Amino acid sequence: KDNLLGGTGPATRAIHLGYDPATENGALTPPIYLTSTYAFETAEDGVATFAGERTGYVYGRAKNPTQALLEARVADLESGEAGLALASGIAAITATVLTLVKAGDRVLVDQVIYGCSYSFFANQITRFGVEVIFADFTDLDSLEAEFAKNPALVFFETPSNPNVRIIDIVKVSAMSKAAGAVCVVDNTFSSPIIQQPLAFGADIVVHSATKFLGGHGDLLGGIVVGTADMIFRIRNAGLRMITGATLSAFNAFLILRGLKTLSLRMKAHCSSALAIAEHMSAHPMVAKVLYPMLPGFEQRELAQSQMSGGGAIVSFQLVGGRDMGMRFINALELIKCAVSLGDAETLVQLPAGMTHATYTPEERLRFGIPEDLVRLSVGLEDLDDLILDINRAFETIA
Ligand code: HCS
Repeated sequence: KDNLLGGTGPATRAIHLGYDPATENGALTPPIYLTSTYAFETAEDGVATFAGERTGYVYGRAKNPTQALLEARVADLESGEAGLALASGIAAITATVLTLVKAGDRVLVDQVIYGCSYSFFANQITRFGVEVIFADFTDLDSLEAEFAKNPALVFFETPSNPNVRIIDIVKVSAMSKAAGAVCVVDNTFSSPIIQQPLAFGADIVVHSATKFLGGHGDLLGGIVVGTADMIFRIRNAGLRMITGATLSAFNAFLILRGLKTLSLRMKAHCSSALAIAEHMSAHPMVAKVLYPMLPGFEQRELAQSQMSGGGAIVSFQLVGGRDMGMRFINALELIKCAVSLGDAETLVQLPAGMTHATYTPEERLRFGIPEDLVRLSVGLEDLDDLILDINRAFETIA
């Protein structure tokens, strides 16, 4: 029981759903269950629980009440039936894929994804007899031919890391369904406040909760959302038997705290990021700016059809290329050079040398990840201060 009265919005649900203080001695904030195991009342109860004849908590690798509340809240925000919390975004992806594919299967993956996700598909899962096909998911005509090869699973991010390409979730989900493939979407860049892939037909959503869901750069976590049946399978195989990559109860608590301000934070991220994208576009030292809601962005219409905001990521190339990009990063003072995104702090990095260094230079060239692209994750500082830092950096390197 919780105190939701029905008809409530996402900000309210992220704060109240699934929790009644009366069940926890009136504690307004849900407690952290720091326990590795759970006592059965009787030996018979223990045996029945292990046999699946009785539900209940057994052992902390697979389930914990603090995680369970987080799972319920993120599943609800994503309009999914059930959720599963894991130790990182990569844990969420690997547990999902390793549960759903087997040797001999094909997996169809968009060619531009986060570097370690790419490396998992390109270099790791291929060692176990799974064939991985990388394709340009923005080119739906050529994608048809790849779907004809009967993939068991389809994976993409939208917007894609680092160059915010937009993938048509409705169309790719429909193509996956027609091919009998499970469609998995990494929704990390948008969060469920901006985009809900399940509502557009995807089967599973994965998140790095390290980013916007946690929101404060102080934890690592991952979440998977899908049908109750899928999540049951991923919990029991991918989490419990294969990866063991459990989210700590403390990190579940921190992500629950982050969720309380997710809606507010996303609005601020989107509004500052759009302003910075517009500011950068008008600067003579900038060659190209990529931001989904920027007037002139090639896929803006598609972005508007599935996202309610552009997110926090602004990627750009400077006149003068990679050298100028590196000098610009070094000239920033308030904005810190770090990978990760979705934090309160604005972060900047060079994907070709950092988050996407797992791609070879040839792969980056073939897949359209420019060597001189700079990726900015716009944080929650005052916009004027960010613009000042950016302008100061341009003056320094001019
Ligand atoms: N997925 C994060 C971690 C980088 S190593 C990012 O910044 O894209």
